[in-house]
Parts: sequence; C-alpha cells; structure tokens
Amino acid sequence: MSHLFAPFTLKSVTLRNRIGVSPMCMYSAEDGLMNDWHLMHLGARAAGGAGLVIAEATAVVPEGRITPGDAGLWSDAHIEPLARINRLIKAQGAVPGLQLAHAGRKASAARPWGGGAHLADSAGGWPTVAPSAAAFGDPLTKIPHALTLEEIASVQTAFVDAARRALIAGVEWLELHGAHGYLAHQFLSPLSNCRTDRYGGSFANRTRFLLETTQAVRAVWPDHLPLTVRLSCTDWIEGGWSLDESIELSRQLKAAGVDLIDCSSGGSAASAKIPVGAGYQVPFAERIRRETGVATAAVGLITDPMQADQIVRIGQADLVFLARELLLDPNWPLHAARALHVKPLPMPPVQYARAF
Ligand code: 531
Repeated sequence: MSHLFAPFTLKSVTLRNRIGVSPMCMYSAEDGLMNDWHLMHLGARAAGGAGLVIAEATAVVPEGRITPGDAGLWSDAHIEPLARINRLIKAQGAVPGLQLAHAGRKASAARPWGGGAHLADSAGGWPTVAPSAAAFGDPLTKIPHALTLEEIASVQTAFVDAARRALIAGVEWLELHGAHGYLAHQFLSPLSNCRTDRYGGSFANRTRFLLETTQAVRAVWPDHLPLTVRLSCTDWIEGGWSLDESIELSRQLKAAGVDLIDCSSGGSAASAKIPVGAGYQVPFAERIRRETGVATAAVGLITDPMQADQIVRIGQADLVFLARELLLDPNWPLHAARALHVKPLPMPPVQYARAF
C-alpha cells in the first residue's frame, strides 16, 4: 500500500515523497524576474523535505500577470533567475516544478496587500483580454477585450515559448494553469465564455483552448518529463463548469499527453457558495483518478499528516499539494514524517542534522 512517504515516479521523475508545494503567488517579482525572495521561499520548502516544489503562477506574457509583481517567463532574461532557484531546489533533494499561467480578465490587479482591485491603466495597470468582453465583477471590474482568433493563437504560442524557457531553466515538472477563473478556465466555463465561434458554446468548443494549448506545449516539452494541468473541477454554481465536465476533460487531457491532474475548484464567480472545509476538494481528485485512470493531486485545506497520509493510502490521490500549511511551516514534511513514525526518518539538511 502506498503512503505519504513512499516515492512516486511519473515519467522519468521520481519524487522522494507525495508532498508537493502548491504554486503560491508571491507578487514579489520585478518585470517578471524572480529574485532572492523566491529563492528563499522555494528553497526553504525544498530544504523542509517536500518532494516537489512548484513555483508560482508564471505569466507567459506581461499582460497575463495577475499583478505587476507576478513572475513571468516571456523573455530569455527570465531564465537565469529561475535556473538559480531550480539548482537550489534540486540540491535539496526536491524536484523543481513551475506553473505557467495567463490571468485573462483577472489580470492587472493590485497585489493582495494593495487591496487586490483592478488597477487603472494610469495606476500601473493594463488592458485585459479574455474569451468574451465580460468583467469578473467587483473588485475586478475591467471589461476585457475579447480575443480574436489570431490573438488566441498568439497566447498559445506564448505558452509554448515559456515552456521551452522553463526547460532551459531546469524545470522538471510543468503545470498549466487551467483553474481559478484565469484565462484557460475562462474558456472552459459558460459563466465567462459567451463566444459563438469554435472556442465557445459546446463542451468541445469551450475546451478547445486548453486542449490545443496542452497539445502544443506537449510537442515541445520532453516526453520523459511530466506535464500536468490544474483544473477547477467545479465552479460551484448551477450552470457553470461541472465535475462531470472535468472528468471528461481529464480523459481528453490524458489522451493529449497530460500525466497528472491537479484538482482544485472555484474562481469563476464571486457569488459561488463554496463549502470550504477539511479536504473539501479531495473527492474531485478521487473521482478523476478512479474514472479516468489519470494520476491526480489533491489540494485544499489539507493540514494534518494523518489526513494527508490517508488520502494517499486509500487511493484518493497520488499526491497531496499543500499551500497555507507550508507557509506556516516550511518543515511540515519533516514534522509529518515524525508524526507518522516513518522509518528511516527523513533528515533535515546536513547543516541542521546535528540538532536531531
Ligand atoms: C486562490 C484561489 C483559489 C481558488 C479559486 C480562486 C482563487 N488563489 C489562486 C492563485 C492566486 C491567488 C489566489 C492562483 O491560482 C494563481
């Protein structure tokens, strides 16, 4: 039986355990360039024992940033700062991952500590784009420009170019952001996609952007490295994107070469009533894993070692991704190993080991 501290192999990559650092926006880059903050944030969590460390939503074009502080990979200048971080992550025994993203109509916002509302173009913001010219709603009130077919193709090319740069930077695990109400999810959800062309309307049309982007990225991302997708498995709104659609899309993403689905939810509309509670998204990972045979990661209010271990043991997911708990405690994996009586006990970096 598998468990939280059993290694996990996907393609040619082996994680030392089932714990992944969920991609977490730091809003601390300058012109998309990662810096010492990211080195500390990601490096500390690799040293803390996680098997996989996924760097935050990294914009494929500047206008795809959620805030002016988002990381980016839209130019070759972005490669080396990321490569430096990836070398540290690897040296600490973890696998370096990265999430590629485009925020669509949720772009051009202030950082959370600046209020999080859309920034006027005159205040450091920029015009946004989306499948359709409909705003998310207060406080993200900008009306986006509806992408033309040529512009859609150019965003997809930007994902491919960014994936190539990620590879050069030493990323070994790539995640495409298809969740949380950002651009790919804006195409998926009927709540944000009112197009009448081949990218809107039917399920096949709404999923076209993400499937095509995935296929194009898979073509340049080496076969031996994992390509994964984060989905919002439900919008939590009647008439919105649903779990049944996520299951069918996961099947098609698997056929397109996706190795794992990272199962989150929400983000399409502020009015969604989300039953937030311990492991509330785990059933999505479980159903997608069981019904499609694709590997899954569970994420969302996973806080306790026993809870995380059980998710893996009973086959609800292959991996657990943690965010908030790992912000509070970068050494959560080392503490979890003790709580679970793992033998041999994973040790902290050699520089700290004499204390144990
Ligand atoms: C939180 C969030 C979770 C679920 C739905 C919507 C939002 N996160 C998502 C992050 C950015 C910061 C807020 C990303 O996915 C990039």
